[in-house]
Amino acid sequence: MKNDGKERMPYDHPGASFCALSTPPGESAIGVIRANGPLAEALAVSLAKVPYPTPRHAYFCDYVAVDGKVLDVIILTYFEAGKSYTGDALVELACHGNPLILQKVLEDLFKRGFRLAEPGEFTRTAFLNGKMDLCQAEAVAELIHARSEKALHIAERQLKGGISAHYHSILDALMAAIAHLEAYIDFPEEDLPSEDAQGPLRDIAFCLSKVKKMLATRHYSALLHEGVKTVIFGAPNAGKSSLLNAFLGEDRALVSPEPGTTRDFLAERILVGPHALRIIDTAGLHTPTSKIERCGIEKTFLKIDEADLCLFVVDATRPYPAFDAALWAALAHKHVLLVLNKTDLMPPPYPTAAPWNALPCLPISAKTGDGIDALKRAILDAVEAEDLSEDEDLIICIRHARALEQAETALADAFAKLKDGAPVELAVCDLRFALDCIGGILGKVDNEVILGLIFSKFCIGK
Ligand SMILES: Nc1nc2c(ncn2[C@@H]2O[C@H](COP(=O)(O)OP(=O)(O)OP(=O)(O)O)[C@@H](O)[C@H]2O)c(=O)[nH]1
Ligand SMILES: [Mg+2]
Repeated sequence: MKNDGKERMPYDHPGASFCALSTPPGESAIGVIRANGPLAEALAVSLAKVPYPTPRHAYFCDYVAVDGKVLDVIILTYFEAGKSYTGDALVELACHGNPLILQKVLEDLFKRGFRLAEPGEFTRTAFLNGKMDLCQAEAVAELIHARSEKALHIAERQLKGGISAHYHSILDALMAAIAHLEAYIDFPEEDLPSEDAQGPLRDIAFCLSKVKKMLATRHYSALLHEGVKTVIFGAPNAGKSSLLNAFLGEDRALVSPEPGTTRDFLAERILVGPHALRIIDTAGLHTPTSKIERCGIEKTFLKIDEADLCLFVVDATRPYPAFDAALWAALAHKHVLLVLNKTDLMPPPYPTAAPWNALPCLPISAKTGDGIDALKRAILDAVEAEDLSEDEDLIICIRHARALEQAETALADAFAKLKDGAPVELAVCDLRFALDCIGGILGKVDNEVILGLIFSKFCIGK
């Protein structure tokens, strides 16, 4: 599935007329069916009863099926080829949101020659028609599945071409470097303009630094998509499960005065400001007396190891628990907030920092809810401190990361070869590989542009 970079004529894939319900199944006020492809215009003509449907005009009309039956009263909007979401001619039918009506309309569309769209086919068609690059197509899916304001915001920026612009700037610099070097390979005797011999090295260094910056956001992308992994841990009975329940505003986890209530971890999603958090309640840490307790505690350590943020819950009415070295080792490189719970049972003042290593200390009562908002603000600060990206458009997903890693190696190799005076052809080979990697992210590599650069920039056509 590669965009060749050229605008396709919308009708050069006859027969590809497809339709689908674009709103969720089930009863609703309105159900929108989209019908795309060569048959779309004839559909609009037949339903709107006009010889030439006006694009982007709302037609209030009956949906008259091919057998003459009126299936619904609808609003029809026609988008001409080239100016629709997909780039093909497209009709949007806003029907009444009754699943029966929608099913009948779809069946009628099948009789008219449309087939059911495959998953993602509207967006895939938009990509193939050059309406968007692969990054933007991915952003459409991100936008639909985003589970936090932050993820939504970043998907919107990606859809508007934010990240694509960064990739294009890398591609431009890479193509300039290749063009420069290939000109010397192909025309060694030519009297080339006095180009800066350091130019390709500078271009490659620019690409390398940008690729490194983008790769550094890998972790942040996982936070966005899976939620910030936030582990609640502490001694038995400290109120860890009560804290999870306080975050959720419901009695999700079992709470009891008996220590050792939670044996296995429990994970739930919450939103804190614009961020999604995956909150994990764990079994209390203590010296295990049974095999099952040992398993629970081992899982707690595993969760701490995977955590982006740790909430260390301490019972304010009891002496600070003494944990062994293994716990402190596990926490060494973790972002930890100390949560002093059950403050409803003791009067202020409360300590502001933990006695061991000045961890910020947040007094709360999971029972009354006091301090939970301040704790959420502290979590928000901690999450924002994790924000590695100076530019939100630099945030990449796993697919991009894989391609960028390969590009990074190839760029570094090319840089080293040029510096060491190795044959220029070898460096160009690496750069072309990097170009393919980055071009693959966008879904296109345009060799014409490189040729164009060689012959225009260096005026070699004489
Ligand atoms: N007064 C008061 N009691 C609390 C508070 N938080 C929890 N408790 C009580 O403390 C006891 C233990 O609470 P849990 O939430 O089950 O504690 P836990 O840390 O999950 O315990 P384990 O799962 O056994 O490790 C229960 O009786 C709770 O009602 C609080 O803020 N104030
Ligand atoms: Mg518990």
